[in-house]
Parts: sequence; C-alpha cells; structure tokens
Amino acid sequence: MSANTERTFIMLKPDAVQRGIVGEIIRRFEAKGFKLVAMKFMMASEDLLKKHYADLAARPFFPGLIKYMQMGPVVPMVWEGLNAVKTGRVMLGETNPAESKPGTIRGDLCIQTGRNIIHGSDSVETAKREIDLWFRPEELVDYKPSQYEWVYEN
Ligand code: IDP
Ligand code: MG
Repeated sequence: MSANTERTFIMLKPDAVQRGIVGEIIRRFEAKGFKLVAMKFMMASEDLLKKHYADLAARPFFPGLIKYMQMGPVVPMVWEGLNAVKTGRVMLGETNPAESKPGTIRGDLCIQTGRNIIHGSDSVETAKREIDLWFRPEELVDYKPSQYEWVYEN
C-alpha cells in the first residue's frame, strides 16, 4: 500500500445518528478529500463493543460506554487517504469536546465526553485491528475516485 492508501476506522456513535448529524460529519470527510471505502448502518452487539473497547475495560466509565454505544444504531466506516489516521484524529478533536478546538467535529458538534458522537482510530495498527473487527475483507470496496488527480499531486 502506498502512503495515499492508509486507512482509518471511523464510527458515528448513536448520538450522531439520533441528532441527525450523520450527513454533516460524513460531509467533512468527503470535503477533505478522503475516500470512502466501506460503510454500514447497524446496531452494535455488546460482544463486538467489548472487543472494540477492550483496552478500556478496567476504566470506571466502561459499563456506561458500552451501554451508550448500544442506545441506537451506529455508522462504522473506513476512510482512506494520505495520513488518514492522524489527520482523522485532528478532524475529530480531543476526546473531551470542551477541549476540542472550533473547526473540529467534536469542537463544533458536541459538549460532553460521554456523548462525543464519533470514534476514530488512534494509530495505524489500531486502525487495522478495528477494520478487521467491524468489516469482512469483501466489504472494503475497491474503486478509483474521479477526483483523485485533483486531490493528490502525485
Ligand atoms: P477517543 O474516543 O478520543 O479515542 P478514548 O480515551 O479511547 O477516547 O475513549 C473512548 C471513548 O470512551 C471516548 O470517545 C468516550 O466516548 C468514552 N470516554 C472516555 N473517557 C470518558 C470519561 O471520562 N467519561 C465518559 N466517557 C468516556
Ligand atoms: Mg480511543
């Protein structure tokens, strides 16, 4: 894979769906120039969420987090592009929306850490693990966006 094909796992949480801001958030990734590779709309099982957040299992907020993530449907996605993981995190803002700058997704669209509307992988390794957890290989779609030459110089 070339640098332009780095992939990140982004998931819109149940509050993003319920608040009707799914389109607004997806718009930002599209407008940036990232390529949508996979997307689902689903209820996440407790088992899947516990695997996804396994590294946080000992934290006091863990039971509340698992409950929150099952309150409604989520939108797991894979986005591809140059530095997609790092830039994706910059676009999200900080974990706590109150510490997130204006212009970021969390800085613009939410208020509390426990309702922070979106997940994004924190490293390339984590992204690989998360993509494998949420998607089967055949669900990742291979195509060339028509705008490619207008987004990348080379
Ligand atoms: P991240 O989503 O910015 O990567 P993590 O530390 O990986 O942040 O935490 C995962 C998720 O757990 C957060 O996005 C948030 O939904 C929830 N969370 C983290 N810390 C707290 C907290 O102190 N109270 C409530 N929920 C929290
Ligand atoms: Mg995290």
